[in-house]
Amino acid sequence: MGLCESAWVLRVSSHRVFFFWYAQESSAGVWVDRYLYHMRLSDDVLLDVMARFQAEMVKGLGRDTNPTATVKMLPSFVRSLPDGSEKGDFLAVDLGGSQFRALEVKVFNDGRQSSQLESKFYPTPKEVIQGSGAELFSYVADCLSDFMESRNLKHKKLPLGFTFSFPCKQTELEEVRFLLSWTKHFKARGVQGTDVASSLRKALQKHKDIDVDVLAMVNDTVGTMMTCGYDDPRCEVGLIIGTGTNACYMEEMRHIDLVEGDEGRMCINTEWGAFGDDGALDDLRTEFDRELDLGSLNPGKQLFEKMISSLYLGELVRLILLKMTKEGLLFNGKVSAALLTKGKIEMKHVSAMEKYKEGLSNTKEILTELNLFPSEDDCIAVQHVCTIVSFRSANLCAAALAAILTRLRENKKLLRLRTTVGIDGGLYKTHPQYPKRLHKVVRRLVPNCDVRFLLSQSGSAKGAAMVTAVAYRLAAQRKQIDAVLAPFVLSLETLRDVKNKMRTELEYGLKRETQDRATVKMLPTYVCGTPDGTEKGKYLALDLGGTNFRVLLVKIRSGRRRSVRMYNKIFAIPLEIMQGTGEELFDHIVQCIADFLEYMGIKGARLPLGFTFSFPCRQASIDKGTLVGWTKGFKATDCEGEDVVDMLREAIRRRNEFDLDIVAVVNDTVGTMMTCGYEDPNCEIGLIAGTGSNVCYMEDMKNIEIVEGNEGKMCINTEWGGFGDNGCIDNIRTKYDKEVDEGSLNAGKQRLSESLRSKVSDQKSIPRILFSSFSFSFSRVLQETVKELAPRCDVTFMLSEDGSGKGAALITAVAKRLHNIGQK
Ligand code: 0WK
Ligand code: BGC
Repeated sequence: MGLCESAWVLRVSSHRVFFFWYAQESSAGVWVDRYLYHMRLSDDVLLDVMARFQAEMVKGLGRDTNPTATVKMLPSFVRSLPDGSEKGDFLAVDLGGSQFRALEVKVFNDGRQSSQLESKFYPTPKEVIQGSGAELFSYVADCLSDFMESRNLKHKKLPLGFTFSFPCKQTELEEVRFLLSWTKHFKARGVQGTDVASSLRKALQKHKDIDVDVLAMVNDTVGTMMTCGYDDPRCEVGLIIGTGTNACYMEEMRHIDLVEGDEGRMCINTEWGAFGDDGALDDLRTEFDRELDLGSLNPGKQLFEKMISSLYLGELVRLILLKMTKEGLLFNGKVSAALLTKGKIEMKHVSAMEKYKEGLSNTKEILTELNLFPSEDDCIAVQHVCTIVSFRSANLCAAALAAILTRLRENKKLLRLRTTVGIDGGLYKTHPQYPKRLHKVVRRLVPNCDVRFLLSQSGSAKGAAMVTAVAYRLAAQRKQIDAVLAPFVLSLETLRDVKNKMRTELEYGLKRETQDRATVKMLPTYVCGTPDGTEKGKYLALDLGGTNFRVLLVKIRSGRRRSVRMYNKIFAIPLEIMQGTGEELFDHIVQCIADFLEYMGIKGARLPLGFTFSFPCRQASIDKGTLVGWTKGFKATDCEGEDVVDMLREAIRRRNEFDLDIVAVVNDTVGTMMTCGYEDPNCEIGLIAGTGSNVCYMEDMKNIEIVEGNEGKMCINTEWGGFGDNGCIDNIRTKYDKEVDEGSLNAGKQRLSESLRSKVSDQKSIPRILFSSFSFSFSRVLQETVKELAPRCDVTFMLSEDGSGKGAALITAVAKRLHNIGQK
């Protein structure tokens, strides 16, 4: 079915039409059809190829599956189509297709999407593209220098967009690009796995008379999509059918596991040429495909490309004709030396033989040049071979493209997709029938997609210039961003200085004579022991001070069945309660406890309770805590200077509905240390980096001067949030920190905690781009910096899965255990 050419319709008068019908029905046509049966792909087979390719795309997008995927789905970091704001003069280099050229691209922001291109072609001699990598890049640099000379541009500092049409892994638009593998007719040594962008930069630096900034590197598919996108904003697919073949398209960020962020879209370079390199298409590959691959520069690689692109179709035809001739089916079985020569039949020959009018005479001429002395039937048969080979190419291309179009439609949750595909490439541009065949098959495979095929008029270089313009804009923006953020970048030396100042403040807080004016309060917690596994029983725990207020029931088992099970309910603390009266706040807390006890059906039980109260409290004992000062947006009145345990007991009494045995009040850092200590007895520090920030640790009693006794250890709640309130770190405080502090509820207080938080919360003053990377890299930076500043400390960071509520219950259990021992 696939091969029908609808010759009937067009021109009834000339014998050509008759010839085609005849070829189809002629004996030559029939035996060739049979001979190449496996190359004629039905729509069912194409739909199956489409489904296989869709599965490969998903594999390539997945973080875990990408390493083994053949279709690499490479993020291009191009996140948007040109928006018309691009402007300026750019240089562009276009390497990887059949022609290597250097260009000057002028983009005018005149609202008419106008641009001007000047270019010069340069040969790509075999010894250069298959020589050493260094020679290749210095050749590119020489050509660019020659071009700039010819255009009198040597005096200008110009940004360069580099179209490099090979599979490259990259990290950001203007950052490194690792060449994954050469394809097509390129095979320069020492380049694979290296950063191509820096190789080009190095080669250009040798030219002291030119000043070029390699700002963006794109694949030719991406360049083509951007070029066409400049004229048609619907263009979201870039397709190359040339020496090689490939496609890119705009994918949803949420589907791209390899890049941080879920918002918006990014252009994915599919590198579909490698489809089937894992054997996925072996049922469709013929002996001729296998033979061609064995004779290629990269056997076993780019198998899909080798069934489609112009570098290979001519050779496929040669291998088929050679076998037919050896079997006596053509040219009376006389094989010529030319027919035995690899690469003797090229794409231009195939296209010429398939021309409507002069196809037959071209065929005769070409076969004669190959010393084959063809009969008319031979010519017809050879033409038919060409048609079958190029038709299969268009069919396979259509199947993969249809898979991409279907994905776009599904990503947008549309019943019908209307889109534009930007195309370039010699095969598509020069083969007489190719575009029509491709369009027709695509429309048959995806009838619910209205596809406009837009041929790129100026090649991918204009697109590369667009991407460069975006990179230029981003680079300029990045410079501004970096300038704004420079004060936030603290050198190791500055961090060491902060560390030493913190050390001084810690000791300040521990000493009796300086404790009362210390900014780092170093508050004793009366937690002296960690769980020893004998704890057991049911405990209530409250967790107030983080993002949410939680009430928990904690069941602790000891011995062989040692375990901790928790049931909890999260309650909101409305702003008017956080900033109302103390009585209202504690009544609200007791209301939540009542709801929880009701919900758990344990209203009558007088359970021991641990109260995680994550604000600075001066404690006189485990169950006494006087609030030093509110932080983190809390401002309830009549609380500062009050014992919060008493206030809770008062509120319970006021409610007169149930009674609880409040055994301990703990800071969330202490609860966290205890929670992790239950799993790892080495845990002796608790760190909170959340709404607020604070740390506690086990200090030797002999160093805690305000508490009697020198034996053993006690946990100290440092309340390091106050560090710097005396101005000792003003040298690193930025105007943004000051702005946040002035706008906070407790200006001048909690400078460290606020500045840590401000870096997270007040995004308005910090550009968005930083935020996204900030979140990903917080714990990593913390751990790496600790390693640098305390190299002799081997620190394990253990994330507390259960929060500090569990810790509060454990502390209550330990306190109860110690209390019971004391009673005996
Ligand atoms: C023209 C584009 C270039 C791309 C080429 C592909 O400007 O970037 O590589 O098309 O077609 P080919 O020259 O391989 O036929
Ligand atoms: C390369 C692609 C390129 C395509 C078209 C393939 O061989 O792997 O990166 O886009 O050729 O030039």
